Amino acid sequence: SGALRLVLGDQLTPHLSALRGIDPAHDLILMAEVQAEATYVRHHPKKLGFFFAAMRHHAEALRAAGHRVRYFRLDDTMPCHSLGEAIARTLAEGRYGRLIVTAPGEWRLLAEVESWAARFGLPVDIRPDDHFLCTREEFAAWANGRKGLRMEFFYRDMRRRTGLLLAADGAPEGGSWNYDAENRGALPEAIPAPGLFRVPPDDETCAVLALVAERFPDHFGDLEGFDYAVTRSNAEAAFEHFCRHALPQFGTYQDAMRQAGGAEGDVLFHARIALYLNVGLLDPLQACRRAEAEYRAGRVPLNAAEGFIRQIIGWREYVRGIYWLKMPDYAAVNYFEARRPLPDFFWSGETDLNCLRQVIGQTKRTAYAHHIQRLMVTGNFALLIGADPAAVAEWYLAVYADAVEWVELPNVVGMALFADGGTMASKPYAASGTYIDKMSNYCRRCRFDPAKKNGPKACPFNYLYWDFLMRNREKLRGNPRLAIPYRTLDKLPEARQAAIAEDTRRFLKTLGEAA
Ligand code: DLZ
Ligand code: SF4
Repeated sequence: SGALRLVLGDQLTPHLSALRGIDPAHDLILMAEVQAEATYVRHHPKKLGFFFAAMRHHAEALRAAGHRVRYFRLDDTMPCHSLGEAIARTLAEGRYGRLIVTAPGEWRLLAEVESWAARFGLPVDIRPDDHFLCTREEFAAWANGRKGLRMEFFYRDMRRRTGLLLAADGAPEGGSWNYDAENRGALPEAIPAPGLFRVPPDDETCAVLALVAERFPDHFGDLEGFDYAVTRSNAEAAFEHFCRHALPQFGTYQDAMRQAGGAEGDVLFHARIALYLNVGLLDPLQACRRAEAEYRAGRVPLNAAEGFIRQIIGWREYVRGIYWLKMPDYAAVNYFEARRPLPDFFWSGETDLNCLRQVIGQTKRTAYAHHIQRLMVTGNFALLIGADPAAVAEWYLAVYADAVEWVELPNVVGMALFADGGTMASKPYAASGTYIDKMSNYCRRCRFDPAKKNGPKACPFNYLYWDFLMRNREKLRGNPRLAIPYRTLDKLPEARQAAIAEDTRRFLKTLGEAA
């Protein structure tokens, strides 16, 4: 008898390890839209639409390539509640000698897959996830015996391993490994961002969107204006558009934020391809080689190509390595013992803090925000108010179309909240309104003033920042990277410190709590 081969919603590559050696005459590929995966967090409707539409198109592509595919849809008369149920029902429909799976990207789901051999009484072959350049074992070997797990050193190894942006003598192209300092330009109003690449939904995608609207009406987020690619060729076209029109300026403006009419400010010079990479519609190494080729051809500057490549073979691989190294404990870290519930405006965008209103509003509209919006606006705010890391992580996992737990959790609890006490970051990414004012035009349209330090007109980030440092003095004072702010804090007159504490208390009282 043949093998049953499971393909999960984020495993949409033709060369998936679970499909290697497939016998199209006897093996069956199983894919399933299931209630349990659609609701373990209340995913944004655009995220659900993206996953299901991409899954359906991938199933069609597999059939067109000559494979037999059993596909459960959520709008079948008898939909499946869970992946386990989909397997049980498929096993009842035919005889299979074994089940073959590519290791899922989430700890929760891997634990479930590991229980299937006993549950179904057949051998389960769990193959390594080769969507990544660095295996779990390789990352563990890299981490072993190191005091700090800084991304920079991992990234240099990955550059050497892939050969990306190396000069002939093996030195880094241009003489430096990292041009981060050239990635922080403020974006002048006069420089327009290129138009967004939009894919109008086809009939199958429209059917999925109608299903999502009907079944998940109470999930946070808008379904209107769905424009994500759901096929490999359209994802490639979206990436091509980025390479031509945005990559040249991506390096300089990758940290900038802009409020603009319409959707112009939503993406700026970003690629918005994380969702395609994370479900397998784009290949990470190919994307990096393409960016390098643009640089070699003289069409994009080094700070752009290097910045892009660092995000993918550096950060992306690194956070995934941290996730598997630290799970399951990583889901519960809480270094500052932060317990505040998430303010309810995270689910509505209704707040007077314009930066938060813009980023949450955009997230609601598009299921996307770029890294600085996530890290320095919503993440920074959650850090400063002492929001519960688990609640913050759940929010990010739900609202972003690219959010699978392996990438979302380390970015939230490690990077944004410093809840791991410094495994990933060497200091908390805490910042006052001055940073947001420098990197965006949000403050110009805000009722608060980023230049005011205290009182009702003052930007709340300003006093929240100092209160955060005062509150967590015991845990942070010894951090050499915070020596300067603590020296400044120590010199603040007592009356000013009291005003900071008082403004913070008053502000925190105004925060409604999410249900
Ligand atoms: C995120 C997601 C969603 C919304 N729905 C499904 C689904 O119906 N079927 C499926 O196989 N996978 C889905 N996924 C992805 C998984 O929940 C999970 O995040 C990844 O497979 C982990 O690598
Ligand atoms: Fe945000 Fe403060 Fe600027 Fe308003 S003034 S947009 S609250 S940083």
